[in-house]
Amino acid sequence: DVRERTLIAVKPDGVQRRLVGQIIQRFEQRGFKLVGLKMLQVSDDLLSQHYCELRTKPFYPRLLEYMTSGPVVVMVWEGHKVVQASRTMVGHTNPLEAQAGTVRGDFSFHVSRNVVHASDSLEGAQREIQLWFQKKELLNWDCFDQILTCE
Ligand code: DAT
Ligand code: MG
Repeated sequence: DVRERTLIAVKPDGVQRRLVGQIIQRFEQRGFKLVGLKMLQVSDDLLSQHYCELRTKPFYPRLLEYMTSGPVVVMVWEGHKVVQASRTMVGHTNPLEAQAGTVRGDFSFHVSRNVVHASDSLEGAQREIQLWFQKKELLNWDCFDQILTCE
């Protein structure tokens, strides 16, 4: 499905460290299509919905504190198998286990400062995109690059 979409967010540490451009570059370079992008200061309410599955975890309060400590840049990327591909590009949740060449493997060393978020499944991506973006904020634009239109 070339219309598959996923949600990628540069977390506050990534914004602070000026990594936004390099992260966007990796997705563009791979051939995925950017269909939504914005910067925002996240509310506790949005985050508690985003991370609802983690609310019983001991690290959850610190996770909320970190994620609201500054602006995030959130994006929707589109393309064939983009959910799976972007998880691979982002790397293991714990940067110490993330391969070199992944965003986390190249730019971070601690699980509580792992630079970027990527949806972990098709269903998760759909849920998160709806949570973070209004329909009108996502653009369907024509792409004339062949690699993006092959199944
Ligand atoms: P991912 O972000 O790879 O999808 P996740 O959904 O399991 O990982 O967790 C969401 C975020 O919560 C993760 O990016 C960083 C934080 N986190 C996860 N496990 C943690 C831990 N053991 N200690 C501190 N923070 C953790
Ligand atoms: Mg996750």
